[in-house]
Amino acid sequence: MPNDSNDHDDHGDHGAKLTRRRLIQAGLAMGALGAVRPGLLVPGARAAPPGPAEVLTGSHWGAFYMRTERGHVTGIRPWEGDPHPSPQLPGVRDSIYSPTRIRYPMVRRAWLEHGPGSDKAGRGKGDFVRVDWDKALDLVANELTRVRKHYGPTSIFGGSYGWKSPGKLHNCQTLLARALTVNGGFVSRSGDYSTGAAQVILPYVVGSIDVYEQPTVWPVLAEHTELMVFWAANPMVTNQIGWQVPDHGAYPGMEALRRRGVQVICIDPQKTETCRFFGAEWLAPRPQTDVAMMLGIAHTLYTENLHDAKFLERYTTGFDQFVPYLTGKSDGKPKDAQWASDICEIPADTIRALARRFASKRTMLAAGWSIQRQHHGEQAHWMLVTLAAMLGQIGLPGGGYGFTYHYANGGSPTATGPVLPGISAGAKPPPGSEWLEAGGTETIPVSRIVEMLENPGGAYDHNGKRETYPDIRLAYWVGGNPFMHHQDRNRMIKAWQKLDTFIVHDYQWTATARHADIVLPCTTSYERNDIEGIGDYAMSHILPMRKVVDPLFEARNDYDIFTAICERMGTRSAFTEERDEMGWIRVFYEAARIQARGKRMEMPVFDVFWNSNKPLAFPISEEAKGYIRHKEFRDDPLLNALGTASGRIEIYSSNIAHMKYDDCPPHPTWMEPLERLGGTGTKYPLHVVSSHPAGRLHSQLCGTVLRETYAIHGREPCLMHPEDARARGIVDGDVIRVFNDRGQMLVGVRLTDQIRRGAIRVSEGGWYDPVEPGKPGTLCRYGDVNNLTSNIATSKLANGNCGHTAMAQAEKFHGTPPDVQVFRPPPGSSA
Ligand code: PGD
Ligand code: PGD
Repeated sequence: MPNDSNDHDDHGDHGAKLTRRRLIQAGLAMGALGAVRPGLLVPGARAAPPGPAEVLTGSHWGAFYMRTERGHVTGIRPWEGDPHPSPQLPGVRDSIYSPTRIRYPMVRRAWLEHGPGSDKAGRGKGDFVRVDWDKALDLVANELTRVRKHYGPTSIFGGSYGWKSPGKLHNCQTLLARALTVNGGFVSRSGDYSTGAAQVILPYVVGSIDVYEQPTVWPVLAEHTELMVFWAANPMVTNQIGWQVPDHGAYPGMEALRRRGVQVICIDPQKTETCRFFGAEWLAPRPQTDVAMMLGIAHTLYTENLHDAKFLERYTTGFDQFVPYLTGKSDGKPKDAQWASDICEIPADTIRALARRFASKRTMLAAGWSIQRQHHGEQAHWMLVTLAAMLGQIGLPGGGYGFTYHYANGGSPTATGPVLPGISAGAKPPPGSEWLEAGGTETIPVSRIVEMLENPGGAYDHNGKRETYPDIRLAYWVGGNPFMHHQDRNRMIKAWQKLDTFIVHDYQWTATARHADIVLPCTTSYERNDIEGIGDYAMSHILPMRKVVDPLFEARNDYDIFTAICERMGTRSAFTEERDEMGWIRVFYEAARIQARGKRMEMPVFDVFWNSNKPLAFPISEEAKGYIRHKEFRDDPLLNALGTASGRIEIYSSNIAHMKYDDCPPHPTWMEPLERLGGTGTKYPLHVVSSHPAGRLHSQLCGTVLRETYAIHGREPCLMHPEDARARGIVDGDVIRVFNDRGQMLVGVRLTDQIRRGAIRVSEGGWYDPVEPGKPGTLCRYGDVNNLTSNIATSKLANGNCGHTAMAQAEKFHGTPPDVQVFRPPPGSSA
């Protein structure tokens, strides 16, 4: 999810991340197209008219119509232009009326009665008091003022991370940043949880973050690719979701590949939905050993002279420094197929055969991101690029590598529409905040929040710099669920006690909201007006997101909440720029309209667009349908040099060498992770795969009817191989306890041979439901997998999270398991 200029997140406007050259080319193509088809664009050319009282809107799951009767949403149906609607749509509707909705502003009793910092260990116990909005807003404004006055702007953490809802105005994280900026600054964060390691190392390797950029598009794959390798990627599941409103263009892309009978290999500890869709070969290495497996393939390529020496010579640098490591000349350990097999448990013959097959066919290496959400995760994507460089197919149609085939429908050809702007965090800071104007907001790497709370003033290394952690007193969270997304829940709960005050806006009683001191109820996307693009990469339409129903209970828009807080702090006008909701939406649309004119397209006037109840479509050029990643570089590596130090693909990085990090050497390297399946000295026997859930988006929709489709005894499901179960006396449908030294949780077990032995799968996103809230180590009743994961950073280079580094043990739970309670609102919060 790349950054769009107005989005305070690294997940953003992928299609906007066109290189300058592509923009120029796109512009030229548009000129030609515009000459043929000038004139007014017609909203929703492909859409059938909606039925009575059906309002078109959209969110992370796609564009859809919501049917209303007497002010109530009674139905949801996908927009006709969606080629593969998400099966999660019923949960989207239910999320509006879920019993987990936060109804009223609530304040933790101890905080309200005794002030900030009172009974910090009481957080999470659910002892809240309902207050009216005026009181709640006064409390927030006064507390922000107090903390800033006594401890300064670097004592306020506003780097609130998470999958807030789409919409160019109600982008709550940017709104929070904006509100904190106009009031004098705050501490923010860099990076994200999705690609924390890869997005930092890849600029050294290929000159851009790459993980959010457009790969070679699906139509080119369908025509040219002979062998498609999904390495730790499950695009059939994860493309359901977009950072903006998804176009779902990857699904027809995959269908075309299947129709053509392209060979597909899935390298994954689970036989995924993608593997089954393609009827693909399934290879299941030990988790966290992919770098060793890739090295084994590279060794075979090199020793059998199957590597493309000419490509390496012309387009890369540092292969000669990598070879002594590969052959073992530098450390006495050849990274041959047998060496790799001993680590990853894929037979050596299979590894050698893979090398030969990759080299003999037009091969696309399509990697997902779990393998970089692991200890030393930087190495995975670096080694994968190295492997692709050795194959010499980067920049050729259908070959090379791609890092977004599984994400937000990367590979959907990009339309030639405008980039829709949105609200910015950058309103001018008031006098007195010179530090902000001079240096910008202080940041920490996003997943180092617990270290930050544990070590105020402590030094840490990050990407070549020595930095210092700020001393935080107040954290403000909107649009994210850290009590789900962060690793090592128990350590985190303790660290959180550092805070005097924790403020949260959400529309549902997540574990994060339950651990707050002040909880403010916000609206869902369907209770407000907004505007958004369809297709993170496709950028195919602009979607009017019209309000479907009035806000439920006392919910308010984040925009209105921040406006009221700024009003109290004397900064209302700086925050709003004197615009209301519709005023902003018009501004964004008009800016897009001006851009479109520059491309010789005429968008309709705003009112026509807004009242049409249809998305506005943009054309896709033939050139976009033929896009090949790195083609320009291949055609002319001097004129189109990469953004690396050498302008080439760096297999050895002098910049990284200069950092002298013991956990990130200057060429791709296999390093033992903290713990792993088959690792010597690893205490627990089962690797915990915490892949992304098929039935929800992280923790979103976990509180809805969808849960009934996957929960086992009301708990998060855990996939386990029958042999692992037999060894523990576990049978299908049992409630089991999964535990390690970091934490413990109950889950319901599903036995299947679609997961390799020694690995279990519990998806991320299950709601944290502690038996004894606030007590570190307590049992989680529902199955929040981050009770088990490690808080360790990937390396000093990127400081990414390691959600996929966790070993544990499992046992049958005897007796009556405690009832799951997290889907009931805290006592007193409903009346
Ligand atoms: P979500 O459940 O999407 O999880 O972590 P993230 O925090 O993004 O939380 C979003 C929250 O925002 C929800 O509570 C939702 O209700 C709220 N929200 C939505 N819209 C609005 C709005 O308009 N206003 C306000 N105020 N709130 C809103 C996801 C993170 O988890 C990510 S991105 C990844 S990639 C990581 N993945 C893993 C993993 O693979 N394995 C493990 N073990 N852990 C992970 N954690 C990370
Ligand atoms: P994961 O599910 O974590 O997805 O994209 P990402 O690619 O990170 O992992 C993909 C596959 O890797 C899984 O099938 C898993 O079994 C496998 N895997 C895990 N560990 C290993 C390993 O060590 N080696 C190998 N070879 N394979 C491994 C996630 C992306 O999805 C992101 S970041 C976000 S924020 C979105 N989240 C969701 C979501 O929560 N729900 C849905 N339905 N869709 C999403 N799309 C996005």
